[in-house]
Amino acid sequence: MRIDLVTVFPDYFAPLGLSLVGKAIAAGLVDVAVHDLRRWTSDVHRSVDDTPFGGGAGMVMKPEPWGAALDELLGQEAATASAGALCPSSPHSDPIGQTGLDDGAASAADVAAPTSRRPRAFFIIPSPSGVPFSQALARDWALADRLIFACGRYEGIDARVPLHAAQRIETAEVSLGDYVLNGGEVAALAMVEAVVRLIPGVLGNPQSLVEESHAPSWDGLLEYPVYTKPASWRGLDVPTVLLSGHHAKIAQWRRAQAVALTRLRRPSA
Ligand code: 6GU
Repeated sequence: MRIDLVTVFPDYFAPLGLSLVGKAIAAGLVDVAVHDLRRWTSDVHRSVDDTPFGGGAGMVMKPEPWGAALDELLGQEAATASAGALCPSSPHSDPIGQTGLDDGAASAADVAAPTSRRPRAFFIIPSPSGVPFSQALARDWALADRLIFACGRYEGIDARVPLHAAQRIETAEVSLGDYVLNGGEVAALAMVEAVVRLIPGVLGNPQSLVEESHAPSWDGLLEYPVYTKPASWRGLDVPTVLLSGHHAKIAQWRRAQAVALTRLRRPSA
């Protein structure tokens, strides 16, 4: 999978070089490139925002740099063409990972994409007024060949950007939850992590995905509480059933805990 992140704060994405996502990049399971939106400005001030039509507080991100960014990232061909086919990264792109500068060389995504099906690509705009992000969306995106995140700042991106993008690529405005962040970067980081861990080969033990919260096979239940050694710690004991070695009873206890926890923390679910 190829992931492009367009932002005015490329440094926000340095953590993608760490941990599981960093390892997935190093292993060639995912190819991540971070791009500074200002590359696609043409004025001397490299401005990306302007005052809102209709008045009001704050600034709005201008459409032109986003349009130019998408043009370049998708290549010049439009809608039906190979949105998932990769154009070489620009020399200014700032890839994440242990591989150093992105020289535009063939990536794992180039060779991994089967030619028998149409590549799937998504243009994702993190926004507090987007549709709620969910494990179901993460699972869908994990099957894609390409994700392009447009991280806005200020009061948001000119509304014509998603309209125009939608003519060329599946486009979604997606929210992390009902609270406001200063920009889309932190939300994009969260979404990338949620997606990348679902790519086959990324998790050491794929069984980890089966009984976790929001797993499809777990009936929408939150995950049961987990414990490790020592069996007694600061006066708190691990539930004895977990020490019993009785697998059926343990499974039954865990299920009951998951149900109780879900009822407590998600009363409306
Ligand atoms: Cl996706 N973006 C911003 N700017 N704020 C948010 C959000 C996204 N999700 C919740 N708050």
